[in-house]
Amino acid sequence: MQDTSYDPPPMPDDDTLLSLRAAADQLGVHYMTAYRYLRLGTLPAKKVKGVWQVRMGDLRAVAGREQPRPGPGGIRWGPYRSQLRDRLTSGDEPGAWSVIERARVSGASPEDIHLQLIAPVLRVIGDAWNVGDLDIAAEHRATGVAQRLIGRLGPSFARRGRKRGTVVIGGASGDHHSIPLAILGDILRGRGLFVVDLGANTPPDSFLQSAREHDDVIAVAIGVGCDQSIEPARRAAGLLHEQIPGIHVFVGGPAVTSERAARAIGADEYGATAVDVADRCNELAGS
Ligand code: B12
Repeated sequence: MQDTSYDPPPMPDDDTLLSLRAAADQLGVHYMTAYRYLRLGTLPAKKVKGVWQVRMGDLRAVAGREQPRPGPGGIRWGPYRSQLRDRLTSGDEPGAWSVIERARVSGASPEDIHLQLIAPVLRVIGDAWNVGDLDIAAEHRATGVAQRLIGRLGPSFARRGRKRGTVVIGGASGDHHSIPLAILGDILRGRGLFVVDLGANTPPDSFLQSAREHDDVIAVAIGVGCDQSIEPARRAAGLLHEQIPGIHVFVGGPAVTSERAARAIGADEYGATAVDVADRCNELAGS
């Protein structure tokens, strides 16, 4: 009778050395991700004759810690947020970037970094400034660093392939809050939409001109960062509706906190979060 018993190959012991590529395969991640783990010290490795080598035991320890990418709730955001707040307010850009890299290593997507880390930290910083716990210089320093971090994350939202349609976004005339728009733009791009970001302080005419320049415009989104921008936003929404019948206008941003407020400004729809705007634009593109 044929012997069907099977001896599994011996498990490599903890001291077996693997190349970085083999370690990446074992972890189920891209080579560059494994290299990032290495640079951040998450994955111990040493160079032998110019080639990175990883001990099997160290790989097992990392694999035990690395879960499949968790949702936003799967990550303990608190420590990352407080570290980022401290680094932003002290103007420490490399330190702030390393907080982002560590969050990425623990499974956060670029979208999570925007929505679960950078945006909440900016809100906390704004509140601290508002109640006098943070001086204006620290708030501006934090803003400058945050802008550069967002810029560095931008390319990770690029998607190949045909876009579902164009969304024109911009801040109301006189409004300086470009960061919420940059975050909104990235989320929309990451979800397959083409974005024309007019940035902060956009004259009503420029919204109109941009909406006319593209024949696949799904919507125009007008950002309102502070109460002073409500009237200019109303003018922009009014002009768009008057000149382009059927145009869909979203209004949102830090100073618009309800559907009612957005509609009072002349919006067809409120964009409470960037994800809401992206989901609705994709629905509108399909309809
Ligand atoms: C950074 C910042 C600034 C920077 C802006 C730099 C820049 N390049 O963007 C500077 C220092 C210039 C600034 C200036 C001022 N600011 Co300011 N600022 C902030 C701060 C701290 C962060 C803003 C931010 O980026 N938030 C992060 C975004 C991503 O968070 P979010 O709003 O939750 O975004 C989500 C949604 O709103 C939505 N969304 C975002 N944008 C849009 C746009 C559209 C169209 C849609 C549909 C949806 C949408 O998607 C996002 C993600 O889900 C906020 C605090 C805060 N609570 O946000 C104050 C804040 C917005 N500022 C405020 C104020 C008062 C001012 C000033 C008037 C202060 C002054 N006296 O000079 C000036 C205004 C100058 C002007 N004319 O615009 C107030 C506004 C309050 C109000 N209701 O009026 C805030 C809320 C601070 C506070 N707690 O009081 N500010």
